[in-house]
Amino acid sequence: MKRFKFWTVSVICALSLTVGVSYFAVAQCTVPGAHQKGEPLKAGQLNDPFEDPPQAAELNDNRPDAPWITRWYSLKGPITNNGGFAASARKDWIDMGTNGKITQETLSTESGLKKTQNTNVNLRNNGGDMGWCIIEINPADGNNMSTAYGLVDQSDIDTYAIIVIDSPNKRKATMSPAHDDHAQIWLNGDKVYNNSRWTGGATIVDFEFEVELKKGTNVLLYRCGESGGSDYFNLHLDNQTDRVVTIFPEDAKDAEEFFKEVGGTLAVEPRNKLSTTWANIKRLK
Ligand SMILES: [Ca+2]
Ligand SMILES: [Ca+2]
Repeated sequence: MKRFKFWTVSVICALSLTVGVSYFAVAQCTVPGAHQKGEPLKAGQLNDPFEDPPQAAELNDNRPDAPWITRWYSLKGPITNNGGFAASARKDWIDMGTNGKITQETLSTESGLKKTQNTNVNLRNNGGDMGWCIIEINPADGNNMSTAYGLVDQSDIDTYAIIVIDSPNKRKATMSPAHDDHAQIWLNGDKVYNNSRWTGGATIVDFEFEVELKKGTNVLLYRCGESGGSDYFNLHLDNQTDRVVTIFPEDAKDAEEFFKEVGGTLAVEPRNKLSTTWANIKRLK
């Protein structure tokens, strides 16, 4: 009787263990919501604003011929002496340099963007008093964060760059960044991408991410933090979106020309409850 009990218990234990291990193995492979390699990161998937995407799912896809965006509205120079990208990433240099008048989040909205027309970013020890300009980057250049400003392979810098995407309709779009080192991207006030790991080459994409574009004006802010070695930031949209949207700056050579270019798409704050646009105001003059 005792022996019978012992074997029964042993068999039950062994079975339970096998079932348990199998269940655990299956559960490990099918964690709900886990990111699969090749899938774009889902819109709103960023649970923690500093959570990196899973390293195992990196695409490591070199795309020299993708429709990379080359013209950006940017500060007149990089943020300097950033203390390295890891120390810098959680600092909002825009907030610090404007005494809270603009933050990284509001800079990626129409109202924040408009404030840059008369708001400099003043950081005495990190670049000085900086206004805004147009930069042109070479997507193939592994130091385009430096060369955009006529500099040579800088270290310990942060670049802030903006585009306005004018979309003919509300639509899903897929964005593909390449960066060295830490990239943080905001769209219309929300952080949509965070990755502290460099992608390994100026046109190498590790992750795509989905966003929802509004009809009309969408403001995108791309920040990249650099410690040493290569320093590049690049972004391209999926081909279909790239064909139907207009991306600003187009031909603008300075901040003033940039705001003239986007003037028709940026909404003016409602006045007397009448929603109007800069284009309308121009017509009234
Ligand atoms: Ca560098
Ligand atoms: Ca680097």
